Amino acid sequence: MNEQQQPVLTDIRGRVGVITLNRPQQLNALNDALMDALGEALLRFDSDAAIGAIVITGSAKAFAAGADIAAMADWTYMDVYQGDFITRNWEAIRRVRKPVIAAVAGFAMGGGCELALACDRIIAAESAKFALPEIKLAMLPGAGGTQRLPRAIGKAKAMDMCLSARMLDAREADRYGLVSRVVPDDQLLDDTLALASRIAGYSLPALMVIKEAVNRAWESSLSEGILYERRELHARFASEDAHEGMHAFLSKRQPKFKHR
Ligand code: CO8
Repeated sequence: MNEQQQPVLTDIRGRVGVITLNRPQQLNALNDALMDALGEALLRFDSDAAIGAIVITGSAKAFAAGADIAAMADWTYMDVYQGDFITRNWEAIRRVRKPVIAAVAGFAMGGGCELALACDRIIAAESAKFALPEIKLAMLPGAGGTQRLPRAIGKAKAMDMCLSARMLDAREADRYGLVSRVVPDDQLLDDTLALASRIAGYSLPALMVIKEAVNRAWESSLSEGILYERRELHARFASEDAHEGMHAFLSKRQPKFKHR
């Protein structure tokens, strides 16, 4: 398969694994081949000890314009139930333990917006546009959108987006807390890579524990979450890197993490 036919492209920059969605003619509409390849690339980078953080990006026009409507149009209930649509391959990203950053330019719609929401952080270019327009198809945001969006931006704004298909521009998305930073389009990849490289330079097990603990805040009561956090804090004292980090601070030198 030549590069043009590969649904995702991968590249390694230092300790950062970069995955580029690559169906530009279809605005990166997400079909089975693409989601299989994305899941495979994510899990490969996740198991590579030389990688500390992962970036997912698209093209200048679209991060991804949603699930591939042409592929889905004639599916039946049995097709999607027996094929375990979404759960089977879209959710590989939930198994990734390293930080995943979405670098979004242009359209992030439907499943594309949901994919960005499943990442740990979203960096948006000025051109980024976010929408869950499934209602226009008499569908619903079924790749986590109805669950992750209200947790990310609250019920009022989530209902607005899900019920009316309203599109947010990058500035609105920033104001609502959907994205963590807005940057000029021509700096999107460089700025995201700089951020990902900085993150990837920290102690990998500490990053993984923090990601797990923050995600737990979404899925447990406060007291359960605090208990989990406290146990993880105690466990940090078993980490070589934590001792190195604290001693390096006291010696006024840069830490040398072994990712242990
Ligand atoms: N699926 C398939 N093809 C697509 C998709 C898509 N989601 N989006 C764009 N394309 C294709 C177009 O058909 C077009 O192909 P062609 O050149 O062969 O005609 C090409 O990409 C370029 O698109 P446009 O000409 O439409 O480009 P515009 O700049 O005029 O418009 C838009 C860009 C606004 C993004 C427009 O393409 C659009 O509205 N796309 C559909 C967006 C959408 O509805 N997304 C949600 C899909 S449903 C979904 O994601 C649910 C996911 C999880 C749950 C599953 C249950 C449904």
